[in-house]
Amino acid sequence: MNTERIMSQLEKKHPGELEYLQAVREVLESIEDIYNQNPQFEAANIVERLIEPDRILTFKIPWVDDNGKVNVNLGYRVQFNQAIGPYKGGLRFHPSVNLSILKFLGFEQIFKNSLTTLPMGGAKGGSDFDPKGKSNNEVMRFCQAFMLELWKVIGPETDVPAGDIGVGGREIGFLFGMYKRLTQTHVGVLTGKGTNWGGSLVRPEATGFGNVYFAKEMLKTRNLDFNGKTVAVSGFGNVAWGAIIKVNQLGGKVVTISGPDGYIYDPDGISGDKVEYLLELRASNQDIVKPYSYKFTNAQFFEGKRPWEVKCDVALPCATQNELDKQDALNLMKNGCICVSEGANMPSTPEAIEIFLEHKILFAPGKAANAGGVATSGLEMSQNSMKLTWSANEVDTKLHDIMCNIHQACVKYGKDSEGTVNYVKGANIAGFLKVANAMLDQGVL
Ligand code: NDP
Ligand code: 2IT
Repeated sequence: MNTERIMSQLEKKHPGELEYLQAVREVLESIEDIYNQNPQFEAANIVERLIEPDRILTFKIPWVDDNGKVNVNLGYRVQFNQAIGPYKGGLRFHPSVNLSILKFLGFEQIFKNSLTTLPMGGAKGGSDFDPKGKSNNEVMRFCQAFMLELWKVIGPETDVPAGDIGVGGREIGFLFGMYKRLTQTHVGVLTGKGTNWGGSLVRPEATGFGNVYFAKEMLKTRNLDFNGKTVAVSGFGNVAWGAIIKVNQLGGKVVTISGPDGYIYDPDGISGDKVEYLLELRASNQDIVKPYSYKFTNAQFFEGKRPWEVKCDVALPCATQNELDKQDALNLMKNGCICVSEGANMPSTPEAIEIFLEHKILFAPGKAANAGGVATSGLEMSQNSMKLTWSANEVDTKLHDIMCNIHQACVKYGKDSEGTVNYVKGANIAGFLKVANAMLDQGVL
């Protein structure tokens, strides 16, 4: 396998799909050596079979808003790889959603799901629908219209969607209701469900908790912990919320959150009531963080800026892809940051990652560090299959163990001869090997 040759073919086939091409390149560069040391992979042309999705469903979603206007959005489900389990991955509702973004997310999901050690294949879906400013009824009608197409290709043993940006508990409820109505079944076809109708305890917190558990393991390799550390977080959604709670529990101090309008710097730390207020801010459906600085007057709002210019020990990017670039990485290094753990998917640009690796800081890519969300989705699937409910403590303990195991797998495949761990390489190789070997076992499909 030759990464440059494959990438130039892929660029010709899918011109302009920048996020997808970025995600594929990163994985191929990491696995090239191990791939070429194992001729059985090349003999079965695993790489070309892995980088294209099994299939993509595209559909239109007509729906009526509160003013009686008929709107049309686009919907997608990218079913990428089913080698180790049913397709699994979230749904994103955001105006920026396009095929490139969903293909990058679906591709990343293959390796992330493999790392969890649970039997889940990779998929992603969503729509360019913008939930911002929509009424509850509009969101409901849109979700119902979306499911009217999606239900044909999903099922508890075929493809199990969940949330992502713009899709939380409310949307999962509306989507599930429509699936149930269409199929007359009450099955675990979605994860992130309400806890009184099949959802797992700790699923809402799981991505953020898992991210901090992973960072804790990384810090441990250098005899460090969260106690007394200053932490910069971006975003103020589901993942940021869970991460902030866990950092506080471990004795760290979170000093930033961000939204598309800018970031908040709160030198007193974001904890207690302030975390509750984050939920209120989200529920306001406006998606701006500025009001935080009206309520907590010691906090400052920096319009149009990102939090990476603040002095911190640990950075947790939890908003969206490519939100941390080379200059941001240089700022973090200048200010003494020692650990970056990605809560979002692909938040750091390739140039930023290069800076982190050069400086040999503790850097964890999203496919390892944010795998706690989908891992807990996997635990929800197990509970649904067994028709049992585990306690919060049981789920959290399993989540913690899974994150520790992912950390170990990254160390196993990412440690160089000097003892430095390249978590990007480790995560990509560990995730890839399991899927590639399953594909070999199952023949050319
Ligand atoms: P949420 O919708 O709860 O929150 C994300 C919000 O961040 C969006 O509403 C978006 O606002 C905002 N945002 C977008 N761009 C920026 C920016 N540049 N700076 C600050 N905020 C921004 O989504 P999640 O918390 O669920 O997802 C966040 C990230 O985590 C995504 O990358 C997602 O793929 C990833 N992730 C999520 C998991 C989950 O279980 N939910 C699991 C693993 C990963 P706006 O709409 O105004 O642009
Ligand atoms: O990116 C992700 O891992 C998610 N949005 C969660 C997917 C899931 O199926 O729980």
